Parts: sequence; structure tokens; C-alpha cells
Amino acid sequence: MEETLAIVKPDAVAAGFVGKILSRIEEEGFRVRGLKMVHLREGEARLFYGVHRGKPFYESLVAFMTSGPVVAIALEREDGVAHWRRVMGVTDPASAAEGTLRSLYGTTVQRNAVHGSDSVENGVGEINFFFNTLEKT
Ligand code: IDP
Ligand code: MG
Repeated sequence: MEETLAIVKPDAVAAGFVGKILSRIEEEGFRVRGLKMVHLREGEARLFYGVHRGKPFYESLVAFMTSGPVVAIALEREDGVAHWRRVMGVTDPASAAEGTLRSLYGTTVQRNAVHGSDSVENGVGEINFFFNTLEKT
């Protein structure tokens, strides 16, 4: 079993897609181990996306991710990291395969509805960033 962090980003929360995305998570056979809505502060978003510091989209990404509440979800499934990335689709919704969450609910390469960890190691780190031991089963 692998854990991975999913985030419903501010665009998809504001557009009312949290329920549809949670349904898809359950249909795909993930176990939800932790779930909460949070509004990231600037420093937290900068830290979470620190790997992208210096890239042209970094400042705008931080502004977007702090623009409204997000829903953070700790997921568990066999092959969870790769499976969640398949369910999300590629970064740019315009290129994402039909039926993927980014194709369904994303609008631009930045406002792409959902986040997913990119490795098992980062999945553990990202879950620990959002959830303490009491908030996760
Ligand atoms: P990922 O979310 O598919 O793993 P990353 O390259 O890790 O993609 O980028 C993190 C996030 O930064 C993306 O999900 C998207 O919101 C934003 N982003 C990535 N590339 C661009 C870009 O070229 N322009 C604007 N925003 C971008
Ligand atoms: Mg990434």
C-alpha cells in the first residue's frame, strides 16, 4: 500500500467540485486516511511548493493556492502515487486525457483542480505537512 496526498485546489473548491472529486476517489478504490479543508497562508504555500521556487510560475502559483480554501486528502491504495496521477491527468488540462480530473474540472495549466504527490517519499512528506497523527487514521 502507498500513501499519497491529494489536494482539491481553490478553483475546484470554489466551483463546487469537492463532492464529485471525492466520489471519484472512492470509485478508484482509494481509502481516505485523512481529510480536511484549510486556507493556506502565504508562507505555507511557499514552503509546500518550495521545489518550484525560482520558476516563472512560482509567485502566481503561491497567489493562486492562497486565494481560497483547499481540501487536503490523505489517500492510500496499492500503487497509490502513480494511480492518483493517472486519475488526475497531466498538468495542463488542455492536454489531459478525457475523463481525468484535470480534463473534467481544470481550466488552465495553473488552475488545474487537483494536486498529487510525485513520489512515495514526497507523498509521506506532504501528508505530514498537512496532517498530524491525531488527524489521520
Ligand atoms: P503537477 O501538479 O502536475 O505535479 P508541477 O510541475 O509539480 O505539476 O507544478 C505544480 C503546479 O504548478 C501545477 O499543478 C500547476 O498548478 C502549476 N504550474 C505548473 N506549470 C505551470 C506553468 O507552466 N504555468 C502556470 N502554472 C504552472
Ligand atoms: Mg508536482
